[in-house]
Amino acid sequence: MRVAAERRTSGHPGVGRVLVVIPTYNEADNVRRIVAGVRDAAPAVDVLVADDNSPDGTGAIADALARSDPHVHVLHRQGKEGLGAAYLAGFAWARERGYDAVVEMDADGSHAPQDLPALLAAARDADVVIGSRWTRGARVLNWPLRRLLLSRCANLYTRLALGMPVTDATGGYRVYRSTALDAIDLDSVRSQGYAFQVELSRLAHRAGVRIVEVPITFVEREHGDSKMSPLIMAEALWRITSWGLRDRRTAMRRGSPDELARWP
Ligand SMILES: Nc1nc2c(ncn2[C@@H]2O[C@H](COP(=O)(O)OP(=O)(O)OP(=O)(O)O)[C@@H](O)[C@H]2O)c(=O)[nH]1
Ligand SMILES: [Mg+2]
Repeated sequence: MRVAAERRTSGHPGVGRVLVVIPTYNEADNVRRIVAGVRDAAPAVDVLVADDNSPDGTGAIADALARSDPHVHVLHRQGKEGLGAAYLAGFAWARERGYDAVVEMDADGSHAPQDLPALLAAARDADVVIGSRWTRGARVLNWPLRRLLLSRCANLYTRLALGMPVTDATGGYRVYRSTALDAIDLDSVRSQGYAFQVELSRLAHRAGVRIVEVPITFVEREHGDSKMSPLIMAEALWRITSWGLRDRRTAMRRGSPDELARWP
C-alpha cells in the first residue's frame, strides 16, 4: 500500500513514474539533442535509450549522457534486431522497475519533445495515447509527397482492414500506461518494423482499453538515415492483411452485429 501511494505522488502529475523509451540505431547525430529535449520538456520523466550496438557509437554517447544525468539510462543490446524487439526489451525494463507508464519516441527528431506534455496530460484519462499525424490540429513538416501518400494510404488500409477507429496506427509517438501493458499479451508480439505499432494498436483495441489520439507536429529527420526499407513495408502489408482477415472471420463466426459494424 505504501509503495503504491508513493508512486502516485511522484513522477509526472496524474500519471506517475514515466519512462521514455528511445530505440536507436546509428543516431549519433541525434541522440544528445533528443535526450536533452525530453529532459527539458518533461523534467520528471526518465529516459531509456535502447541501442542495438550501433556501429556509429550512439551507445557510447548515450552512456556519457547517463553518467551526467541520473534520469537517463541505457539498454545495450547485442545487435540490430528491429524496432519491435528494442521496444519490447524497453517495456520489460520499465515493468521490472515499476514504472506507471512508458512513452515510445523516435530518436531522429520527428517526434517533438514539446508535444510530450500534451501526450502525458491526455494519459491521465486514457490507457493508450497515440500522437497522431492525421487528426485535426496535427502537422507534418518537410515530408515529400511520396511519404505523405504512403503514410495516408497505410493508415487508410489499416483502418479498413482492422476496423479500428485510429487515424495513425503506424505512428510511433505514444504513451502506454501500465494498465494497457497489463492488458496486452506482449509475449505474442512478433512484428519488427512499422507493423509493431499497428500490432500494439490492434491488441490494445481488442483488449478494450481506452485509446485516445492527440495531434502532433511531425518533422522529417534532418540527420542520419531512415531505417525504413521495402522489407519493413512488406512485413506491415502482410501482417495487417492477415490480422484483418482473421479478425473479420472471427467476428463473422460469432455473428455479433456490433462487432461486424466495425468494418465498412
Ligand atoms: N534499437 C533499434 N532502434 C531502431 C532499429 N530500427 C530503427 N530504430 C530506431 O527507431 C526509430 C525510428 O526509426 P526511423 O529510421 O526513423 O524509421 P521511421 O521513423 O519509421 O522512418 P523515417 O520516417 O524514414 O524516419 C529511430 O530512433 C531509429 O534509430 C533497430 O533495429 N533497433
Ligand atoms: Mg523516423
